Amino acid sequence: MKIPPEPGRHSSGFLLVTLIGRPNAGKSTLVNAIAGWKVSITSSRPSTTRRSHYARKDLGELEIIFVDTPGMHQPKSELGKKMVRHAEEALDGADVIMPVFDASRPATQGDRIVMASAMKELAASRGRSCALRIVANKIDKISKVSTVQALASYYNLAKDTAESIAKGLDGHAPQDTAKGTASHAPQDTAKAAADVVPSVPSVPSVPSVPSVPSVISQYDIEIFPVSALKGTGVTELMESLAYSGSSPTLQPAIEQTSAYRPTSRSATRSDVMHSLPPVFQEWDTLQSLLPDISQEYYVAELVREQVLRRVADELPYSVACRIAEWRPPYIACDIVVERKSQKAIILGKGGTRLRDIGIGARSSLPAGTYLDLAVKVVPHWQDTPEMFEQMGY
Ligand SMILES: Nc1nc2c(ncn2[C@@H]2O[C@H](COP(=O)(O)OP(=O)(O)O)[C@@H](O)[C@H]2O)c(=O)[nH]1
Ligand SMILES: [Mg+2]
Repeated sequence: MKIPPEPGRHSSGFLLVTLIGRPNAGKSTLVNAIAGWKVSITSSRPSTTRRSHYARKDLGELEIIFVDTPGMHQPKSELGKKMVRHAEEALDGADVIMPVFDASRPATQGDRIVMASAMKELAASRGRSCALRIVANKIDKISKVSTVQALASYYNLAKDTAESIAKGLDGHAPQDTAKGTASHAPQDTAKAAADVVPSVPSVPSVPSVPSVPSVISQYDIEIFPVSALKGTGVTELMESLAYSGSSPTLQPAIEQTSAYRPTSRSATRSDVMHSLPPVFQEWDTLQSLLPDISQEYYVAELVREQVLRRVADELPYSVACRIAEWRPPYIACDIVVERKSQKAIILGKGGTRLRDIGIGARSSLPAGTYLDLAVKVVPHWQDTPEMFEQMGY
């Protein structure tokens, strides 16, 4: 299967925005909403995204590249370790780091680790302009009061983390946290965060104005309440991105494109949420949307999304998809599982589940696509790097 390459990094003229967060925070949903098409498959299962995906957004003079990363978690398999590495590596060279949090749940230790990773990168980037745009996501699920409390708690978390890093309490002087040193392997980060990041109260108090300017004031940090699912707050977030960074050429960029300066709120939402492409009419259209992702990998992801929608519990982690034969409109795709019992689950009674998976995936593909699905058992593929690298993870 053709493995998607990564696009060239950080050439002048574009802004690299890296989203990080815990599994299920809504990173992929947010990137899809901004891009206007399904860059990454999403599901209610954690760890759906297995490698970094890139989406370009053209705002006239400014091109923004969004990097959607796998969730930061304690890995249990070789694949899990690689996924966390993907997320950490994507921080390297980011112009804007965007930690995404699920504001509908109390902050967890995992959230603190995410914030610590972001703040360390910010501290290490002094000298070049790097901004932090914190997203409090899923606000459609909570009240206005809870939203304000969540914003305050993320502010406190950022401030406490920044202060710990400035004091070197995390065991590294800020300059030692330079990127590429792999200084924050997940376990190290977990330990550092556990040791130094003060806990966030479940009902946080609104931060008081400090008499001495906090260390956080030296950074370019903003917090946005967002519902990636409904599109709320996405426009404001985009505006802030267009104005972030020091280059004066960034300033007029947004004024030239009306797309993110709509006149009414309803226009706002529809602009941002405009049609995820339901059907690719032709393979050419697909390729033009996928400059950085191979068609093969993308189709395998569409199939995996359909599997995730139809299976429960442990199975999602054990499923991978790989293209076995690529002769569009004929495409053969293997759904790989780890055990025989899982194969039976995917097939369903009389093969009905597999058939539905095929119908679901084909609905996103050009008319006339012949999708030939098979279920293969490959024990321990998640702990076999040659296997999952072959699949593009
Ligand atoms: N209610 C609500 N659900 C959301 C929102 N954003 C994402 N989700 C859901 O949260 C789950 C995980 O989303 P996903 O984007 O895959 O998370 P990721 O692991 O961070 O990439 C999916 O079921 C999404 O539909 C949101 O703003 N509101
Ligand atoms: Mg994701």
